Amino acid sequence: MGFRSDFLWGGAVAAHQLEGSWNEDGKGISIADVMTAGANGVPRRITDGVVEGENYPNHEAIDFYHHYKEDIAMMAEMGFKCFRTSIAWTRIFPNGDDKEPNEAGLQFYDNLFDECLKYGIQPVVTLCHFELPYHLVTEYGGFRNRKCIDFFVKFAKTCFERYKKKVKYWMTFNEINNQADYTQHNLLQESGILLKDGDNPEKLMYQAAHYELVASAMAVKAGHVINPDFMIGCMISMCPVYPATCNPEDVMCSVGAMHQKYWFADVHVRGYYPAYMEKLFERKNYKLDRTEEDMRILKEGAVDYIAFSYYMSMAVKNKENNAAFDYNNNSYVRNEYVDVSDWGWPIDSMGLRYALNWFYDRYQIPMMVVENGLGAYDKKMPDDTVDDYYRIDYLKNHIAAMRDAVNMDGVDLLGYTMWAPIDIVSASTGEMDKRYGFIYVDKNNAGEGTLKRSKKKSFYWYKKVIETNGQEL
Ligand code: BGP
Repeated sequence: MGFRSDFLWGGAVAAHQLEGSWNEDGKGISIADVMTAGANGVPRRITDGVVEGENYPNHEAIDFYHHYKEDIAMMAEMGFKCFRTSIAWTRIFPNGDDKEPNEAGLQFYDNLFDECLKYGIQPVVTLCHFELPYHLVTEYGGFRNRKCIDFFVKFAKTCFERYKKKVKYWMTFNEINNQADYTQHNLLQESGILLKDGDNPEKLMYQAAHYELVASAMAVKAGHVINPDFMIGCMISMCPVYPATCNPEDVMCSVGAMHQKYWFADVHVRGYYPAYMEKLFERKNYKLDRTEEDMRILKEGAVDYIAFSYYMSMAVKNKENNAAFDYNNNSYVRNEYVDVSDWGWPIDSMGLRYALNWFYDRYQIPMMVVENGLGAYDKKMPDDTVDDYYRIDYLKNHIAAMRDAVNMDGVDLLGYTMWAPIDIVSASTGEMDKRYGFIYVDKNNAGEGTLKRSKKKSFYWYKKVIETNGQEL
């Protein structure tokens, strides 16, 4: 009973949130480089290119680019079996449409992966984690343009070829389904789209997501030719949507909300569009550019496993006069049965077991929980430690729920990479003070600090969890 003996315990980060060195060694500007620092409840702004005098937290981040040896050594000390990070697209193809890759960028990831492998830590790699080259946004309109499929596939193949002996587990687009709400922030992060007057953001999102799904399928297929042992997955942001009550209307409404958020996974895993999406396109009269060739590619490039992030669950209520239970006509409500974090994110450990069951009932393929964690305000003590019992509590409960899903429900789980083993820049707000790490980094929201690393109480706790393969929590 328990987790498999080769269970992949580790932690997850994304290049733009920790590397810094935004313009070093030939790196180009990515979309993360034009996003300013926001704050708790204050969204980040997107600037027109890099503007002098603005505060861009990703430009330096925690300078992992120069500290990676020290940081990987600390992860090794915790006993990590794997380390999930992304390859910054703009280190490899600075503009996205370059003819040749940038050797200095490729070399950086060789060095990083070698450093991991030295300690027996497997790199687990995301190809595109909110890091599109900014040039693709300004010149091509991001994934509103079919041409981006080829740019992505070229980038993916370059990485597969270069690291085929060092990396086995890959994922294509991080949280591809975040854009289901088609807000400007998420459309830029996922698809490199800046909205213009006259755009229909919803239709645009469906078109861009289609191109990304095709690009992902092409990458999966190409990757299997390069190394048949590769495991290439999708990456889904999973926030299960519960009905707010057992009123059948709310229950049906939650089915609709789940369709809206998770059709992406249906296409990734099954290789075709679910009937409810075809009906939706029909109803809305959305004639998307989806060719027969695309449909064949989707089938041939179904993913090998499902990677997903889990932070929270949600609850939904049907709105009056929504007899058709149509999307975007429902109301998300506070679930009184669960607490929320300082950033208002519901804390629901049982929801992780629910999510694992939901995926496994639907698809029966292996899964990996590649993000899960608590963003919190930490207080450093005079002796340089942090007593982050709240983080231990959060992770303990979630790992216990995951263990139940394995032991009692029999889901096929490959690994768990909590987010994020070291404090990094928050993706949604650009803050440093929204901390997730076992390792504290001395830097604040204003960008001040020594960047010194120190161990929190949770560092020793997680070491024990890994040592006992999740038996001792
Ligand atoms: C996910 C992203 C990550 C990450 C995490 C926590 O959506 O994949 O990049 O940052 O959420 O979110 P935040 O940093 O906004 O707290």
